[in-house]
Amino acid sequence: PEVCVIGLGYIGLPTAAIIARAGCPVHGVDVTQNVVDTINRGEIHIEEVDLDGLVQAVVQRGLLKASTEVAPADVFVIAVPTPFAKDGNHTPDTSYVMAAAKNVAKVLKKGDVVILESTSPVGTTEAMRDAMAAERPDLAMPGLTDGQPDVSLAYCPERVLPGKILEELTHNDRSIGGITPRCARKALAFYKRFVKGECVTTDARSAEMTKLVENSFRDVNIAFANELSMIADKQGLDVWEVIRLANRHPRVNILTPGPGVGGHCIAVDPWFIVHGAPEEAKIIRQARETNDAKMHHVLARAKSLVEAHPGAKIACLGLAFKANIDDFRESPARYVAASLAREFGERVQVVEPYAGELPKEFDGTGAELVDIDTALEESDVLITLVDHDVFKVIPPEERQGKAVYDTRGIWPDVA
Ligand code: SAJ
Repeated sequence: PEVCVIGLGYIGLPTAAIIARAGCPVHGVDVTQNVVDTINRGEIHIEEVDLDGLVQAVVQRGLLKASTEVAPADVFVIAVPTPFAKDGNHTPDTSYVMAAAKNVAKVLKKGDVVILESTSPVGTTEAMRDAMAAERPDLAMPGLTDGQPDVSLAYCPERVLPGKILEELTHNDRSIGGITPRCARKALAFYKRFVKGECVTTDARSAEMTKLVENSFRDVNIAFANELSMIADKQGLDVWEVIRLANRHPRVNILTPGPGVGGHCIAVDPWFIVHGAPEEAKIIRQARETNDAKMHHVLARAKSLVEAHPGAKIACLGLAFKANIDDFRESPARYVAASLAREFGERVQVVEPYAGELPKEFDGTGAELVDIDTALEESDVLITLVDHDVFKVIPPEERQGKAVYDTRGIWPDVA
């Protein structure tokens, strides 16, 4: 089939490339002209392991072309952002999904399959169907007709880990939620072309909730670890030691405390559940608040450590939102380091091997980006904010005599 992928970001572009690799001609759509031009040159605008080579190959073979306009196809895959509305209440903004659905509806023909992949509140796929029905009264939509619908519509969330996207796109199991069972089967047949993991069919609402639940599960578990770390700080305990010991229990598996939860999924998706059921989603809401509070707790502790060492140079290790990636969006490490830079200016050194320069908010603070050796030579206070492998291997003798706040527990000799 010919495939049209709408939204060429962190999910859409790798997905488009993998579908093209499976031999289907793909028309990619993005609102940003620069993104479209970059892809048409066989280049990429995001960082992801092995994606550059794959995109170059499928563009060269003529299997992937990009433009700013939705074009007719047999299968449409929508992977546009679902951010928060700007109301300050964590309300999901599905306007990009709805706009994409309307654009798809304009070119839709009998037999087409439309798939939503964007993380979305429960009910979004049905709302999309209604918007498409309004745009195209000539087509019988699934769930709105007694006879056979003219098109199929399904919700199939991605669940890939940044840094392992291509591998996980192919090998992870997928939930495929049809508006009707027939819709699910149509979408299943499509995913079978390029997914090696198991594809499990369900209804659209269950698939929507499943995606939100996966990330909320992780958020709640990280919140548990972060809460423990704050309790341990209060009681003068070594949280890493406590977790190591507790995890020897065969049915206990506590995650790792850190400076808060970053990224664009785990810190966002739980709010979609809270928004849909504010009275019931108590633990889920609390987990979000706890993980946000952890960031401020870390900043306060870091500040008092710095204040206890007047005049000393401070090295903040890491800016990324998690280990071994160059993604700095929604990163608690970046927030903590920038806050320290604003407060302590040129006393602050930042080490981030994945960054070529400091982000804008560091401008004018006097803080500088240095390599790890310079930081180890010049700084007397070390604050680890990201558990990059390059930091983990720094031996105790190179840190001797320095004050250390290890927010990620990367150095077992430091309490
Ligand atoms: N973190 C901790 N302690 C831990 C684990 C993570 O503090 O023990 C922090 C990380 O440092 C990071 C944040 O949590 O700041 C999130 O990192 P992550 O590795 O848990 O997840 P993401 O955001 O990279 O990707 C998640 C994944 N979801 C789950 O594992 C349930 C991924 O499979 C999803 O596809 C992705 O969200 C998404 O796009 O929704």
